[in-house]
Amino acid sequence: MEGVATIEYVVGDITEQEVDVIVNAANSSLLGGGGVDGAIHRKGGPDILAECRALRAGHYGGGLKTGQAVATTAGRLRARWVVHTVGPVWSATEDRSALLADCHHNALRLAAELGAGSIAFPAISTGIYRWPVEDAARIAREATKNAPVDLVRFVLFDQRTYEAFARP
Ligand code: AR6
Repeated sequence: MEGVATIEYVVGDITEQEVDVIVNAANSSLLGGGGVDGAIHRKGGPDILAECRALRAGHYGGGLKTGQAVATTAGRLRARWVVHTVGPVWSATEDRSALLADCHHNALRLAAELGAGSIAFPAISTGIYRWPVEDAARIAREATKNAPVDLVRFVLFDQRTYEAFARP
């Protein structure tokens, strides 16, 4: 992927972002959950879940695989699309880093295909999926270099996560 994206790091709530694409740290069911996923569905309203259900009834009958990405409406959010991706659950015995990088690459590729100029990412896998924040930050930063959009904004929920991502 080639590009000269501006990369921003902010502390905040991803559901408040005014960007073309908001990335959801979803699970393979695509039918909602806690964390970012819960917040996106709560604030974005029922249209997002309706599209997710339609995806499950069609091409994604078996769910969305870890590392893959799919787009729906953003409902009532101030964005055009939500791109749902499934981060890997942290494992101390198996290196799943490539799957976490895939989440970022596939979300970016889909955003570019949609014609999006700006995209906001949460710290995928670092909550309920327990990935160590410093390591997730390193992978996410590396995977969004040369992104094919104008703006990549990492929206971090707390100061500690922000510092891990924004550290030079
Ligand atoms: N805005 C920005 N960041 C947030 C927000 C928010 N509104 N809410 C939480 N975070 P998580 P995961 C941070 O658990 O680890 C769901 O149940 C949070 O502090 O949302 O990929 C899904 O359905 C953490 O730093 O995602 C899956 O089952 C980061 O976002 C599972 O959780 C990611 O935390 C996915 O787990």
